[in-house]
Amino acid sequence: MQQQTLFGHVVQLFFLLLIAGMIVTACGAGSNSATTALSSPTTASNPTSINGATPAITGTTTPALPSPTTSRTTATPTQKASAPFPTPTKTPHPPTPTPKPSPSPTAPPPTTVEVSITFDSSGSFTFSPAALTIQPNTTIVWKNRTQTPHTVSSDNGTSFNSGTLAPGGSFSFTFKQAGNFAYHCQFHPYMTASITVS
Ligand SMILES: [Cu+2]
Repeated sequence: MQQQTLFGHVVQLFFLLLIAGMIVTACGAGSNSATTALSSPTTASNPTSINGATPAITGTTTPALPSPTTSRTTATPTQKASAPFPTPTKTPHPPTPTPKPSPSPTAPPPTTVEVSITFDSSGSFTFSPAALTIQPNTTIVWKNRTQTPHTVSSDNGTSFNSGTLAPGGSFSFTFKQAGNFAYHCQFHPYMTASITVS
């Protein structure tokens, strides 16, 4: 009796263990399936959220990066634009040539001096001024401001000679070499004057 009872206990224990094992297995399977199910949706939601977030981030980040690049590109042109500014070298350039031409035209006038053939205080013909000192390359223009013909003739007879200078007429000569040049009027020997070039 006791052996049968013991055997029965063993059998009952075996079944209990078997049932417990099935329960554990079922629970394990259920937990496994549940975990898989949970992980599946999680994975599914993750991709969705990642995809959603990724485009947003990618879109935001991509434009943000190009923007700085564009700004840098814009900054580069700005530097290029500033580079032309130094070209103000052009500004100093024009002024420099401008003054140079100015003196050139201005210089000629001073190199021309007028000597009038006129009357002195006593009413006699005269060269005025009678004595004149000039620099080389100065041009003297004699103007006959009387109603009588005159001449402007160098005393040496070779430097210059106007010939007959009619009333209102003029004669010019440029003195290029230094020296003292005395001259007179062939019609009125008392009309004497001199040009000193130095
Ligand atoms: Cu004369």
